[in-house]
Amino acid sequence: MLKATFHFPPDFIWGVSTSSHQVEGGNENNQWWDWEAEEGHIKGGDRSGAACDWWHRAEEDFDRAAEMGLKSLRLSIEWSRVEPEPGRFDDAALERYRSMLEGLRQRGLEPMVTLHHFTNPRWLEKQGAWINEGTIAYFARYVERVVQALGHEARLWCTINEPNVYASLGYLIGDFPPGHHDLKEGLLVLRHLLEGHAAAYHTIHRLQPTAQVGLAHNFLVVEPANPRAFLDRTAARLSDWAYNGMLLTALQKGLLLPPMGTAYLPHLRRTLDWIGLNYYSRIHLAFDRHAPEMLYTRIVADEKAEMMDGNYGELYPKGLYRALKRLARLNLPIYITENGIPDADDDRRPRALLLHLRQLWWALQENLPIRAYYHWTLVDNFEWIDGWSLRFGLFELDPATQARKRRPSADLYAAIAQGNAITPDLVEAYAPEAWEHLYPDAGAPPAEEAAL
Ligand code: IFM
Repeated sequence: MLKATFHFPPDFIWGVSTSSHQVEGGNENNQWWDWEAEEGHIKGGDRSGAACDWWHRAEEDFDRAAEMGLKSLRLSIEWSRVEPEPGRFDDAALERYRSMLEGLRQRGLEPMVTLHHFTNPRWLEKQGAWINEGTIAYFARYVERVVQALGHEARLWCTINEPNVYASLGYLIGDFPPGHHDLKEGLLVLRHLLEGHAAAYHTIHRLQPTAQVGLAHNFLVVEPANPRAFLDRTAARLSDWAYNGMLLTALQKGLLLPPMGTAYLPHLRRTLDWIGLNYYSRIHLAFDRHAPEMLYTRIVADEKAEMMDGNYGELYPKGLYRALKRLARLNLPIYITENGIPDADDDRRPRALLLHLRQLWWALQENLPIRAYYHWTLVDNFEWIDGWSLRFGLFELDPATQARKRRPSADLYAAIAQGNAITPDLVEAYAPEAWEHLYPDAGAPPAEEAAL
């Protein structure tokens, strides 16, 4: 069997990704802090607490990323720190972010700055946050202030992280704050987030014409539980549209289509310099006439699927290739802004990393315009409703002592980034069990499923 080396393009960017509330610690002034304090919301009653203490020691982890040979780090700005009260901006908080970004650049790490990653200032949440149209203007005002303060340290901006996750978990499923179960609300929130993105895009470009602005889309591969059943197929298609297609169409064409609405919003068009892909998993859906609030679907477990820790979902590397093919239809540079796996003992991450990167490599062979891959994440961090129970880090964290321990997959990722390639030696050393999946079909790209 030919055991080839898989090379990546010379200017390919290897990075890691994270978000403010998950790493900074002490973010007492946002809605998640309150949500965590209420019983029953977070697994094991966990709290973000001091998180990874980035507010005081982010630079120590920047050293780790730089030492691995990475070229970029994605982090987010915490709105509740920058604007703790409506219209009052905190210069000291902005200065801390400025020094973080400077610290990244000094270490050869280009910052990618996310402006909204799930958290809202408490004052905004109290008045309904993204359910209100007025939040779009508040967001643009905050973005303006951030870009004025930090624009000379960053040019790569991600306006909003995973609008579909924020809207569906907060307003449909109810796991995220404010814990509602209302499809109509969810769709309205989604629309406002998209408009917030557009407002941010125009604001950033007004202040910084050379900026590169995008949005991170969480792409879920959605398939029918029974591909032969018409109703399952239809239900899966509809959910795929509502979760993936509808949002991407709105951003590409400025068209709001049902169920989000019916409108042409020209200011939404051409508001992406790149599109971000957060990819983790796939689901299988069956038609369920008793679940109108879930677009008449229910999730059906696939017996054959390999599940990730804590029932996080199916480990499905090929979905990365499929997601990339889908996003390539937008004709924009693609940044893989997140991809990773919860795996506390690191016994699956090396294989998962290799298999996902192999799919990415296939996509690159087809000349898909993929510029970067950001692994989620550098150091174990606060995983929202799963608290500290899910560990996504290349480094293990003990939140009580703040001690970090390098996992083998950090070495593997560093070697790939430094060599800009996956070599047979690396496969042999870190995940020999991945051989058969990495090399079985060296001549043919993975078939693209008809459903997509
Ligand atoms: O931790 C999250 C992140 O905040 C958003 N995307 C998915 C990650 C893993 O669940």
